[in-house]
Amino acid sequence: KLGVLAKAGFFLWLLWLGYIVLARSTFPFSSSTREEDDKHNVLVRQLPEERSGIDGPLARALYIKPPPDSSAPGEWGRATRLNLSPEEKKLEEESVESYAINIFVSDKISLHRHIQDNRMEECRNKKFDYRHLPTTSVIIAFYNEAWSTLLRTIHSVLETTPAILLKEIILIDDYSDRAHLKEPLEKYLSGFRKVRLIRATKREGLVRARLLGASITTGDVLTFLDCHCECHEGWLEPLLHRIKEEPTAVVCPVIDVIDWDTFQYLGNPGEPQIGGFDWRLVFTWHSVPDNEQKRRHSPTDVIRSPTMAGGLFSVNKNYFYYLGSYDTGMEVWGGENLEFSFRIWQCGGSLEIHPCSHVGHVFPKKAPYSRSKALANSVRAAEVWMDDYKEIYYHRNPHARLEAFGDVSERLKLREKLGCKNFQWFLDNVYPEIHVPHDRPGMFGMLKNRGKVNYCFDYNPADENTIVGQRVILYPCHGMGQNQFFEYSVDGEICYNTREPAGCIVGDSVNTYLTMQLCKKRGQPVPMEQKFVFRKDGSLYHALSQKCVQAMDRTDNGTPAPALQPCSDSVYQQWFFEERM
Ligand code: LR7
Ligand code: MN
Repeated sequence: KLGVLAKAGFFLWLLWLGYIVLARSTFPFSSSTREEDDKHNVLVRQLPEERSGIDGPLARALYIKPPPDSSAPGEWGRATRLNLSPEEKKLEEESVESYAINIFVSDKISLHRHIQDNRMEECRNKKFDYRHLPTTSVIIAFYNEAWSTLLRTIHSVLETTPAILLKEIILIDDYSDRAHLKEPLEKYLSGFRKVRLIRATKREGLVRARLLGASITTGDVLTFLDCHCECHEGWLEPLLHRIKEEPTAVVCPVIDVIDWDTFQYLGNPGEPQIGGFDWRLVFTWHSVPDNEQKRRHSPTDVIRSPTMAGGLFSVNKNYFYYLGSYDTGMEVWGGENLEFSFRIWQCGGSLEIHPCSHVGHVFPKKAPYSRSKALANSVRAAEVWMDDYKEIYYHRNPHARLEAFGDVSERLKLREKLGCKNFQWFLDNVYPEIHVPHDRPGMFGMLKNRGKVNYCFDYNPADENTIVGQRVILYPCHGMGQNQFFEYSVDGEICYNTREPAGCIVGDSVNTYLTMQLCKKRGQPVPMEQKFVFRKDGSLYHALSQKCVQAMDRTDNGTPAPALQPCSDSVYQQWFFEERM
């Protein structure tokens, strides 16, 4: 009898325990205040060591996700493909039209969906001492974001971040004009702990909007996110751990792709990519170079990155302000990520990607709002940080020289005050893989023909990520640099080095037309098929085929193109570079 009683008692006790655990974790509108949270955190920080660790109570988030529903759309990060009626199809298209993201699909997916754990095993097994990690404030600026992508971001932060580490989420509305972001958003958020919403009183752009948010934070570390992210389990701890270890490190998570159409979460436990840039000052992705691989001791070590994408990173708050936060002369979108990257490195910090921290980001179908300010922002970055190397940028973007970029004297003073290193140092030590053009006078710009006047060498890569394989053509000269910019290198290559990695024109002895390959690496010899002699008479002699480049109107596909032909004194074989716009 006693046994039965004991069993019943135990059962009741279990029920009660279950209730407590659930009640404390799943009800969002729990009544504890900010002060209580802080008190709790102070107490918890004094717990003995054995109670810390990833599975311990200290890892618990403020809000717990509802249990997974494997039949729900998008659960576990799956792609959602809906069978739509013509009317629904129309709504879907309209959502893509206004957001450049398939919000019709996003709206069907739970704001609390789970995503598959796609971290390396070594990362999953890592334990953290929660008592000694710094706290963070998460800063999310948004402009006209859709309801479900914004709210999914907020919920995912609340549900994946250990409460003890999260001081607050600061949302900054950058003067949006969509109705759902007014009262409905305020009402929805009012029930949540640790979420604050502030509003800009004019369109500030992401730089000043983020700074507005940062100005009211209380955490040790600032963590910036875009407003259409999903945080992966365990995303924050590695970032904070690294910053605690090295306060001058600015640390980015691995950015996983969330498909704008299906909302599939494309995670990849493999080696992440690092950030670079090309000479248009466009951000690029690269695989981790050998030197960096050698420097690292373990797959969970941080990876140094020359630049960051811009949206997702953690930084020690004091260090952020010491470094000059952001350039407040930058408007709307663009440029701030390279400016900050150059500044971090040149002024003594380091920029790193933590392979154990993963955050998903929705890459939209196209830019959802005008990004025309990006040019002036890039010019500001170039003027302040690139010294004479800014000429390499201007040569490839002649119109950038005419852009009104405002006053950068305060930023130059900052550079002086912090005693920052020059751009040459940055290229040599942080980004030695980048192709650095020489741009000798008369040897770069538009490559023009004397016979077929006002036609220029032109190369339009099929896809932004790879430049190889297409044919070089002749196209009416536009004077905008970019796809019509070529450089004749000291090694005898015709370089397409506006992009990174740089391209070099190739000819062979079989095909008449010219195509593109990657250039040789630094210090290696030029492959024969990439070698051209730019002779005094203006001819471009290709040594491998022993032919000359000729402007051809009648080609196999009807598009004028340069082609390898037996050398002659035809004006169609005479070429010259022209720099001016
Ligand atoms: O005027 C604006 N005001 C804003 O508050 C314009 C934008 N924003 C907000 C916006 O709502 C979003 O939350 O700022 C954030 C970034 O804008 P996005 O999402 O339109 O930019 P993006 O994801 O296309 O661009 C990347 O490059 C930008 C350059 O200025 C910023 O650095 C973004 O933060 C950055 N995003 C990422 O790094 C995520 C990964 C993308 C990549 C590569
Ligand atoms: Mn974004």
